[in-house]
Amino acid sequence: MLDIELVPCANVERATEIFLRGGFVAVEGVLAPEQLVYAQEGARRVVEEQTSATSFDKANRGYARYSFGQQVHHPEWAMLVDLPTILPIIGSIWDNDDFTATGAGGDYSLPGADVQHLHSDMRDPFNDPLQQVNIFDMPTPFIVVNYLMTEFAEVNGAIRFVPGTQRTRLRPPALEDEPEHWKRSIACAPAGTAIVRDVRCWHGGTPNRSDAARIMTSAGCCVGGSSIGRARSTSMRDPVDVFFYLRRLIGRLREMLAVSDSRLLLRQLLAALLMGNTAFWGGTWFIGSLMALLAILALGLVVGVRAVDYGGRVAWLSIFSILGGMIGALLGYLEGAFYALIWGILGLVANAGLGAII
Ligand SMILES: O=C(O)CCC(=O)C(=O)O
Ligand SMILES: [Fe+2]
Repeated sequence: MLDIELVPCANVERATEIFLRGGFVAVEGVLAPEQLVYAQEGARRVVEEQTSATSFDKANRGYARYSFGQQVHHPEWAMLVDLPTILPIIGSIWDNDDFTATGAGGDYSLPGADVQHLHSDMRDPFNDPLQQVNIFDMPTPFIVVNYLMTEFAEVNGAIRFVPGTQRTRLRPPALEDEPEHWKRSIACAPAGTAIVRDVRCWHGGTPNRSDAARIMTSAGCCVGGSSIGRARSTSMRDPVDVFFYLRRLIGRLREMLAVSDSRLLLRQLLAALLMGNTAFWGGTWFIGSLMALLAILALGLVVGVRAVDYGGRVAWLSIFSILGGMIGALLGYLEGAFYALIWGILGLVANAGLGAII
């Protein structure tokens, strides 16, 4: 079994380092629990559909081993294309935010699937006429993030990897020539783990000796091309599926509020309080003067946004500023002054807290 380090998704630097060295990295905390359940339900539904249509012996990756094919039209896969918990890691690996989603799919094996030969998921596409370089000479052009929908264990055919093989021109050996320890170089990890991998890194399935399906979905992207906006629009394929848009909207709101690290949550809360405070004072004291209200709101926004550079800032800041502004405006001058005092004290604490942290 491989000694896998599960890197928290907020630790972008560590994830990048492990990826660049080994060709893949296992990341935890990428999907919120509800997102995992949602993705699992979608994956099981499609596995059910595909396996009823195609028997084990006709499976497209060998006996009882299937590749999902393109599934980005399902919201459970579309959700994986632009996760704010994973994009910073991909951006950091390439040291570049210009990359393009290529779609979403994945692989699964069912009980009875045998070991799969080692392979890269990419061949050299260049055929260099000067025969000087090939795809393995350069940094990865293509990254796939696999999302484990079930726990990956030795018994259910977790994938094996040969770390560090992503940049070799050598091609992997046939199964019978493979050293025995490579067959046991298995990546075991809990459901919900995201495995970010350079698709050139040698890997292969192992036998599924359990009595259940072993499923992973995926989202891929290649370097350059355009912004991720294009991938987002392809993921919204069906314009009449209102529930699709509704689910996506709710998903986006949840992502905006999601924070994976308590220090960042504190920073966001403090910045949000600061912003709410300025909005409240604006609402209370300057309700007669729209310009002053806008100015004080802008000040809160600038200070607040400077204080937070991560995740759910827009949602937190908006919620607190709207609340602060509304309470201030509703209560008016005299009563408002009392509440403004309390809000102001909170704001002072927030300011002090921000000063200490940032
Ligand atoms: O799902 C697996 O076990 C690995 C499948 C795989 O890497 C492939 O078919 O390309
Ligand atoms: Fe593969």
